[in-house]
Formats: sequence, structure tokens, C-alpha cells
Amino acid sequence: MPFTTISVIGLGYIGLPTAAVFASRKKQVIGVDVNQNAVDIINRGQIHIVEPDLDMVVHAAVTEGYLRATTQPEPADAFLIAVPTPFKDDHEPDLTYIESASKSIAPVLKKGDLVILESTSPVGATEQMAAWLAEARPDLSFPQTHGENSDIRVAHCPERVLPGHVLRELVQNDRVIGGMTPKCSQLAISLYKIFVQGDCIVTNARTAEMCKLTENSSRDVGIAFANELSMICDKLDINVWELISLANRHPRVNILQPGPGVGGHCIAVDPWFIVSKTPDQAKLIRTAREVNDSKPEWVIEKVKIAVAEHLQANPQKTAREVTIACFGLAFKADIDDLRESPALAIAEKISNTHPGQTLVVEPNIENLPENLSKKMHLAMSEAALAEADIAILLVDHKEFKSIDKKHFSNKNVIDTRGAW
Ligand code: SAJ
Repeated sequence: MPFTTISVIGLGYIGLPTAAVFASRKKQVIGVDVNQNAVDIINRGQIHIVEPDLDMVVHAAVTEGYLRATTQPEPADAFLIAVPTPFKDDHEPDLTYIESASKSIAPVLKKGDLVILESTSPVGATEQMAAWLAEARPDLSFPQTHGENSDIRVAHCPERVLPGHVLRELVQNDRVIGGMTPKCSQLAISLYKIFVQGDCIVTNARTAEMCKLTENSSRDVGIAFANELSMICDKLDINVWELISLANRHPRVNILQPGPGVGGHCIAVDPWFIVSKTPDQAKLIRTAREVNDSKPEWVIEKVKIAVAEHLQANPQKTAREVTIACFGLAFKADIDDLRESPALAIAEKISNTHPGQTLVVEPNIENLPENLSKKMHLAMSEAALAEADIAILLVDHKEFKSIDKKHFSNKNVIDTRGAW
């Protein structure tokens, strides 16, 4: 089926690049977002997030008339839902955004349309989405009741792109296509083949949901192993970075890198979607989450020890006169995304508890979010290096990796990334 108009619901880190790539293939794309400010920025041909080269692609798509953003859904041939799926306080998945996106597109659906859930979702969410759509549109038939004869086709095709490499990975990665029926899958493949060069592999919706959760849980468990090793090595006075690079010389060993914890909206969240469905079975997955979630507190303890050591070496000083500089706030290197960032959590905790000055350096943002700007001071790298008594590397941004070691000679350094 030729898709003349494609609508992407949710213009964030996944939805906006996806919309822009469809538009770059000369499809009419309607981007929908509840955030009026984001809609206005996109309609000016600009972007409200940081992702390499995305600004150029969006600018071209908007000025050539292929991409338009709006807050109200409009009719289209295919709808891709790419809204957040956070968890609630008890780690239970929160499907509110999927529910409101489904209910917002329901009035404009017509026979023959395809609805794809791209958001990372707990097993069963696609069926739930189809149920919400069916409830809102009793005049249309859906796969859960009409199978291959349904008016509306529904599939789960999870996004799997790596922030920082989104435009390349969107095109090159293989895509898991989980249709609610084989015909749903075939239609979804014809949509993705507009730009996907990787393989489109068909499965059912539940397996596609679990596949995405499995990928991120696998990485979380791997990082937890590295983080646990770093705490063990600290006790045993062994350099964990050297240890891992030596162990990784074994042809069948590939240990990931320790850090200050695991952040982002994906790896720190998705494993809980497995744990919440199968708490008795998902023991290792839960423990990995707990190990990674405990790492920021471990780093904060290291900072307290460093402050005590600094005061011991400089008995004329009080804690109020000790300046701490935190390098990096984003959840990983070379991006601006502060969501679920362990670096941000550590910097916040330090600035709340340390009586002296806390400086933060984050080259990928211009201003601190309003709720943080009263607590900490955003500084340039040079100024922070000049003023700090204690320097903490929290994110291995490229700007920090190249800092000359001579700057560290007169200060306590805590390197959570092994880059200094
Ligand atoms: N991290 C470590 N050590 C490592 C690797 C990562 O501490 O060796 C930390 C990072 O610093 C960061 C967190 O883990 O805080 C997550 O970073 P990441 O680069 O592993 O992953 P994300 O969250 O940016 O993207 C992941 C990817 N999933 C996998 O690699 C299996 C991506 O492909 C997914 O599309 C994305 O989640 C998503 O949207 O789900």
C-alpha cells in the first residue's frame, strides 16, 4: 500500500528523527506533540533536542514542505506512536501517554489505516492500545476481534536506536516487526521499508515487546557486572579499568564499562517492565537494577571521603571553603539528555549537602533546568578546573577526555568513567 501521509505522535528523541527521515524520503509527515513550544520550534525548521545532524534534516524537511508539526492529530495512512513510557513510584509501567495518544488519534482513524506502537512497552501494551482504539471507534474493526479482516492494522515495532547515532541507526538497524496478525506485520514492513536498510524481521506483538525489553535488560545486567567489579576492585586496591581491559583480551569475554550508575529513559527503566510482570522469575534482572541504582550513592560516599582527606591535608580550611566541580550532567557522553541521569543525581546531592561551592560543567547545555539553577552553578571547564579542590568526572564527554593532566596535580580527582 502506498503511504501518502504518515503521522508520528510524540516528537521527542525518537519521534522527531523518525518523522524527519520519512519526510526526507518525500513522504508527507504530520508530527503531533502536546508541547506547543516543541511544535512551534519544529515548524520554524529548528529542533528542541540535541542529536547530531538532526537539525539539518528537520530544517530541510520543513522548508521543502514535507514535515509539519501540530498539537492536534489529523487523518493519515499510518500512525506511529512514539511517546514516553515511564514507570510509577512502585516501578509499575505507566501507560498514560500511550492511552492518551491512542485516544487522540482514534477520532481521525479510517478503514485501512496502520497504527504502530514504537514506544518501549511492557508485554501486552500493544493489545491494550488496540483495545483503547476499539473502545473509542466501535464503527471500525480491529485485529483482536477481526483478525486478518480488520479495518485497522496494529503492530509493535520497537525503536532500538542509540542516542547520538539516531539518524544512522534508524536507517541501518534491523527492525523487529510485531504485527497483531501477519497482514499487520506485512503492512508495517512496507512502511518501514521506505527508509530502513536493515532487515525487517516478523514476529508477534508480545515477542516484539519482550525483545526490546530483553535487549536493554541484557545491557543493564552487563553494566551491573562492571559496576559490581568496580566496587570489588576498589576494596581490593585493583585498577578496574586495567582489569577489564586485560580480561577482555580473552576471546570470549566482553565486559562493559563501570560508571556512576545507569541513566537514560531506557536501560534504567525497561528492565522493571519485566520485573513487574514476572517478579518471582526476574531475580537477576532485578538485582542488576539494584546494583546499578546503588552506584550513585557509592560515588557520593567517595566524594565525602575526598572532602575529609582534603580537609585533613589542609587543616586551616573549613568544608565551606572546599570547592567541588562535577564534570558532566548528561546520562552519557556527548549528548544533552539529563533524563534519569546518575551524574545529575550525584551533582544535585552534592550541591544539597556540601556546605561549600559546587560547580557543574556540562558543555552540551546552555542553561541549567530551572529547578537546579538555584542549587548549583554552571561553569566553564577552565574556570571549574582553576577553582576546584575536588574534581569529579561523571560523564566522559569528548571535551573532558582531552583535559591536560597537569590541571589535576593540586586536587583530589574522582574519575567514575576511567577517562582521566
Ligand atoms: N553505560 C555504562 N557502561 C557501559 C555502557 C553504558 O555505564 O559500558 C551507561 C551509560 O553511561 C548510560 C547508560 O548506561 O548512563 C545507558 O547508555 P547506553 O549507551 O547503554 O544506552 P542508551 O540508554 O543510550 O540506549 C539504549 C540502547 N540499547 C542497547 O544498547 C541494548 C539503544 O539501542 C536503545 O534504542 C535505547 O536504549 C532505547 O531507546 O531503548
